[in-house]
Amino acid sequence: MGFKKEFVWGGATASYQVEGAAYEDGKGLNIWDVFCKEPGHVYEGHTGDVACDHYHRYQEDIALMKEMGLQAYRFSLSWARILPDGTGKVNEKGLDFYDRLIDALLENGIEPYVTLYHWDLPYELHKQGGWLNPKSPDWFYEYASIVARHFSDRVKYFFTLNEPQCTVGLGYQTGEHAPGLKVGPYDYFQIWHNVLLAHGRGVDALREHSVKPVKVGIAPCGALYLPASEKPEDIKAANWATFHLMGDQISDVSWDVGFCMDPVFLGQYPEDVLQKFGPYFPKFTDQDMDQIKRPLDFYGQNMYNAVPVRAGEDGSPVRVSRYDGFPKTAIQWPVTPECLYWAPKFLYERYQKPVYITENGMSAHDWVSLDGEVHDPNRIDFNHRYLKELKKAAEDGVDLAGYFAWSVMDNFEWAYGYSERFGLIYVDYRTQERILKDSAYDFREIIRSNGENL
Ligand code: GBH
Repeated sequence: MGFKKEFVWGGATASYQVEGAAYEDGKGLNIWDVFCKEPGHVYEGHTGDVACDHYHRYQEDIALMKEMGLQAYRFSLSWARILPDGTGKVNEKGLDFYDRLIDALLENGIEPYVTLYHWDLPYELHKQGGWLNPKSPDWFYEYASIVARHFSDRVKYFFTLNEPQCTVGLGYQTGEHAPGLKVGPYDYFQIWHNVLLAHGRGVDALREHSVKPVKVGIAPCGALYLPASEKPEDIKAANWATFHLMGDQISDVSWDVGFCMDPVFLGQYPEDVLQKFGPYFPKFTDQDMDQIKRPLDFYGQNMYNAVPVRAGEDGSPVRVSRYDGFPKTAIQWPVTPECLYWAPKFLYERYQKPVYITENGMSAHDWVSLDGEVHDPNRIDFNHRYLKELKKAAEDGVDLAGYFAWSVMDNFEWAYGYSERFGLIYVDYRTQERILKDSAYDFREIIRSNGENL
């Protein structure tokens, strides 16, 4: 007994990372279009202008997804493609592209999972303050309503926001991501509040304007923790760390899963954050909290790694350092397969919703071998190690709904440009040639057996 029969196996991408066609068919500019053109932000000045040219090559990409046996494709919509100014006039050609994409997926038996927002805010909205503007939740509601009306006859599954932590933490606090700002603490918490309200308004828009019932969730990231041993006190410490503030910096708030998800699922900001940073919070009402906490159908979590902790003298979590030479991926992230066991367990216990792993995967130094193929044994090993742990969680009674590999194909890795390759499909950016990596064929076997071969 492993994964349930209906468990969904998919792959994920995001609009700005794969689409390209940045200036085509009436699309408006978004904050990444602008950010990439400013010197110093992105590795070697790379941009998403062309990216994987998925906008024109989606049919070929879907054929490859089918060959890989993917049952679902999680992708995001470019807000500025649909609403070039962010609100107001709809760009029909933008809707047309997603119609073609969705129809082609369905024709190939691949279920679309749509993310409304994966970081590419329309630049016109940025000029009005972006997520700092108190109207931003209304903007999001308008956009989500259009999406619901237009696509819900064919799309059943939606995510409101991808990793709001990165939107706020990297976009507005460290400035590593667009729009590249470093705001102070008052603006920081106002932005968080607006983003969370936008999530809730987005859920309402999807429910109110869909023509058929839809299932809705969110896909956050955040710092995850795992116990250094199976001792009950270590497990307790790791569970606690997952949902509480683990430091006294604002950047610690950014990655605190409890801070972002307690409002969404429990309708409250956590006490510890309020105690430490309360004076910086905007005034908020019970109504606000109710607007943020809208009933959801599932919990999505993007998961790449976790920090091991043990219980200190008083039971509180203490970070355990990694041994010298600890395994890591090309982007320097540690390899910690057990996060796919512990995090879903902790998340399911706390929020009581079916869990999707909405992203998981690794970057490697992939290249085309002399035989013309792309051999990525590390990624195969990574996938098996991680998925074995996820299977264990399923066997322990965690309600697991599905798993999306990040990513379907190599793509524009934000501030790293094209220097990191996370795909199951290799992309040669000079020619746009695609090659299924060994791991794609291996993933197909995992899917075929519903994880029985792990
Ligand atoms: C995801 O971001 C994105 O959704 C996707 O677009 C991207 O391409 C992909 O992953 C690969 O990067 O350990 O507390 O310091 C993941 C971004 C980076 C967010 C690491 C959490 C560390 C939190 N994650 N970050 S902490």
